[in-house]
Amino acid sequence: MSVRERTFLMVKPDGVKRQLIGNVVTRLEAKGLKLVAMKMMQIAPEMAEQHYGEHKGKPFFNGLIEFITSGPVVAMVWEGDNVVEMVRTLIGATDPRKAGPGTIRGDLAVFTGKNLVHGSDSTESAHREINLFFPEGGIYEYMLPVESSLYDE
Ligand code: DAT
Ligand code: MG
Repeated sequence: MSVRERTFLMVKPDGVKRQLIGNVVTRLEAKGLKLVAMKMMQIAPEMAEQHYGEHKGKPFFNGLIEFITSGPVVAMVWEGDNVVEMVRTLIGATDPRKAGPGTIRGDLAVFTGKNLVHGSDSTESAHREINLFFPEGGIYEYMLPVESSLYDE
């Protein structure tokens, strides 16, 4: 089967410290998405500024860089049909107070500055972020036995 769309998802330092890595992974696995890469790492400031480049100059930028580099994160690549949009839906709104129930941020977070997870906002962002976080590759291709039960093919 061909490789479906890919997206980048990261459990931020607050999610690691709150022991919610498994909770996040379980939600995406249960949905039927495929985990194809995962690593724990601490992001260097230069890399954080690159990752969040679109927010440079905004009032929250410095705090965001400080926060995202403050401890280990778990970087992942997930695969599936329309996975970029689907993961954004599963994550919920940027402000956890506005994120719907059933979403990761809606269920588990209360503050924009500590909203647990990052997910790519477009296929272009996904491509850029996957290359930034996994320059060495290490993205796996394998079949899920359930794929024939998940998709119409
Ligand atoms: P998202 O993470 O939902 O894609 P974003 O790209 O607009 O949201 O912002 C990136 C992160 O920056 C976000 O997850 C939390 C932080 N952030 C955004 N807006 C903020 C604000 N007004 N105050 C504080 N932090 C903010
Ligand atoms: Mg964003």
